[in-house]
Amino acid sequence: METHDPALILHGYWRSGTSYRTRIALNIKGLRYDQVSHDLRTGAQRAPDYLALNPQGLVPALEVEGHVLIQSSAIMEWLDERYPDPPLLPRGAIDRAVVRSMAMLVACDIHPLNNIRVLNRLRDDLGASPEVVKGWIAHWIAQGFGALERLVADHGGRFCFGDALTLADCHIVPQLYSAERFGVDLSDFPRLVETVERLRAEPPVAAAHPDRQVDAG
Ligand SMILES: N[C@@H](CCC(=O)N[C@@H](CS)C(=O)NCC(=O)O)C(=O)O
Repeated sequence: METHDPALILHGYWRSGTSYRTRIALNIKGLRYDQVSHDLRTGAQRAPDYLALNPQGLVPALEVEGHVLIQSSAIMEWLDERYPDPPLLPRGAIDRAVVRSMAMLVACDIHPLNNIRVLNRLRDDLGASPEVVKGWIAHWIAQGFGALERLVADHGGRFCFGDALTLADCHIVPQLYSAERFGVDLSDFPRLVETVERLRAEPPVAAAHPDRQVDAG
């Protein structure tokens, strides 16, 4: 694997799905990076120092070349433009759109509905019980995974799209990890589960696993 040595600092958190996505992409590119952990359990993402970097108060953020990039999908697109080899997107325009649609299905239509701030609002401001919150999480994951199951069946090979690692894999692996953490029933999504199992054995994906990060615990 090719290695570069730019000064990259990833602000994230071991169990954050969006940080996990970004770590997978950085690892696929063979990039070395430093990590700064912001403990989401204590609200460290809203500390003034971090808000100065990312006004959204969310992880990840990537410091690079005197800039701060936010939004994991934008960070990964930047990585792909700046370090094109190996690519995170296939060559053809239609194929690229398919991969992006799989990634966006996770990034836009599953993950945001189950983010900590959304779940806290349901619990704390709207009085939802733990069971209702659990059902909410499972609902949005199952709805998105139902569509992904078909997309992966139609377009997948060894991985979610064909036989090379793509932006779709970067998004889907962490979302499945999160589904497992929340105890979501995955029996309706065998192709997705099997594909993620295969992906987990790939070194760049394996090295990005939350349990393998220094701040895990
Ligand atoms: N769309 C953003 C979402 C970032 C995001 O929601 N990050 C979560 C962790 S996975 C977070 O910082 N949550 C803290 C909170 O909700 O307060 C991205 O992809 O970067």
